[in-house]
Amino acid sequence: MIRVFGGGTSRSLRVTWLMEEMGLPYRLRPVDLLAGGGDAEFLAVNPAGFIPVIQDGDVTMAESIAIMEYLIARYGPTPLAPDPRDPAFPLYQQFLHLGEAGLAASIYFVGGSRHFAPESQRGNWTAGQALGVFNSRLGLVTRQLARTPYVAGEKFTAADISVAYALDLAQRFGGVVLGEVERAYLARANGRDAYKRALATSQAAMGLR
Ligand SMILES: N[C@@H](CCC(=O)N[C@@H](CS)C(=O)NCC(=O)O)C(=O)O
Repeated sequence: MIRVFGGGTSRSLRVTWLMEEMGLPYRLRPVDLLAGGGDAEFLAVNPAGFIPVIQDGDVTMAESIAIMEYLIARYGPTPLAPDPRDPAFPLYQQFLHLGEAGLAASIYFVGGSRHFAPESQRGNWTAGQALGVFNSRLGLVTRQLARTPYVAGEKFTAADISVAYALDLAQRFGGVVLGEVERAYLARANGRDAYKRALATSQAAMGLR
């Protein structure tokens, strides 16, 4: 059984959401990043101390998008990932990565400075730059959603798991007010049963439900 280190609304939700969509069994091993102190077992698996991480037999991997690509390649095919010859593939690939590299990675630090920085540092230049990067990349999402219901086209894919997670993070943590198109998209993505199951499992693992 695949073991996922994570929990709550961390990026492990991308991984478990994908696994729920694909019907892959998993066991969530909660990691509380705010608890402080040492979680020796987790740090032995990922000395860099970030989540998610999976263990699948002999395989140990970090990075949510890389893990998703691994699971799709290893346990697919799945309609969540278009074939490379499918016209939807380039947009799929672009948004799969933009969801983390352009959106979540930027807004994560905006949220960090809003919630955790000393008062005098909250509006610092770097947080402003990160918000600018997030907003410019969000423009690509908004333009695409004016054309199609999902970021790679007519069908829901793993790229939507990547992007929807980032938009949710931006609302919850980054103080971003999304437009109507993005909010409707998020409601569509987060309305899926697989997302609801993943979220319930993830919250329960942290004792949040
Ligand atoms: N690019 C990584 C980012 C992982 C990341 O920053 N995860 C957060 C929780 S959502 C974390 O573990 N933060 C604590 C840290 O970086 O030390 C991914 O997509 O997995």
